[in-house]
Amino acid sequence: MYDIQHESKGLVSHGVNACAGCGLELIARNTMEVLGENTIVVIPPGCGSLFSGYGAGAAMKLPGFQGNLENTAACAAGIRAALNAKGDKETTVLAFAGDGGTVDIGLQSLSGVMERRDKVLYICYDNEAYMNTGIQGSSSTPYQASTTTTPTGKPTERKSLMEIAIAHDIPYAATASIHNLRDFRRKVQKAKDTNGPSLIHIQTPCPTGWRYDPARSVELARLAVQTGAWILYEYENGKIKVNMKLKNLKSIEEYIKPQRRFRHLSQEDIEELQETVKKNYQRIMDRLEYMEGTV
Ligand SMILES: Cc1ncc(C[n+]2csc(CCOP(=O)(O)OP(=O)(O)O)c2C)c(N)n1
Ligand code: SF4
Ligand SMILES: [Mg+2]
Repeated sequence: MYDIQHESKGLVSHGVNACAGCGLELIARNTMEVLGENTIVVIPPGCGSLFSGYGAGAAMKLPGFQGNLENTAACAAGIRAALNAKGDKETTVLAFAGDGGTVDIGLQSLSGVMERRDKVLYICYDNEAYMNTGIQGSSSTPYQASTTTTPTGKPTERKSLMEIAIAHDIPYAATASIHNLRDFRRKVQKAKDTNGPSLIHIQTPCPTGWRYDPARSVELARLAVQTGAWILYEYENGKIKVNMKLKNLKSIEEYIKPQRRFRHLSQEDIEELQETVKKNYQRIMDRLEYMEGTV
């Protein structure tokens, strides 16, 4: 029988059964490549568990554990405590969860890790809905996106995971995008080297849930940043750094037109969405500048 494990060069096997064009696959491969073999992974239910696998079908060559959506961070903290008790400070403990498992269902246990200062690296891959169970809206689904639970568009804006992390004043937090994998890998390395909790929030284009041509995942990730719909910044030891400050935002239409989750919007709705994105971008920039002490 064909054995994918032997064909694989990296820590994630080829032939993973994610959908074609899935942004998550790029994230999983790059994360594991940076972290290396001395890593223990906690992945809750969701599309991420396509990588930790089912029974003998695991696609990662790393020890791992699948807990519940509620307790990813708590499981990771427990593994960290056990390693510490054995005197092992070197092994990386990675919690790798979706937006639903992070900003909704697992937020309480994540808050606990951040407050206790557990040395856990937490990556939230954000495909902006509960994708694995049929595209239900999460509190990270963007304003106006259609999901099976918000068929006429989500009426509220998304939660800001970064600002929640900043409120806990953890040593390192960053947003990232698959359109700049070098930047993402640098941030993963930084998070790994952090002595305490670290968090990376990476937008994860999902052709199935966002309903676009699977060839366009990286292009859409780039457009999200260029339109201000996704902002790249870091928070390190109390200081903010914006990785890409934009003089002019591209029109939001360029980003939403290829995605059928936004096709219900009228021209008037699009104009309103444009204003909302601009306002939110400015709000975050003002807050960052205030924290940087430049205003
Ligand atoms: C408490 C709880 N509620 C619901 C489920 C069912 N469930 C399994 S995976 C999943 C989707 C998780 O969404 P997200 O964390 O965003 O990951 P994604 O599927 O988008 O990768 C849900 C709702 C569950 N396992 N536990
Ligand atoms: S539903 Fe989306 S995130 Fe899940 S495997 Fe498919 S493309 Fe990837
Ligand atoms: Mg999700």
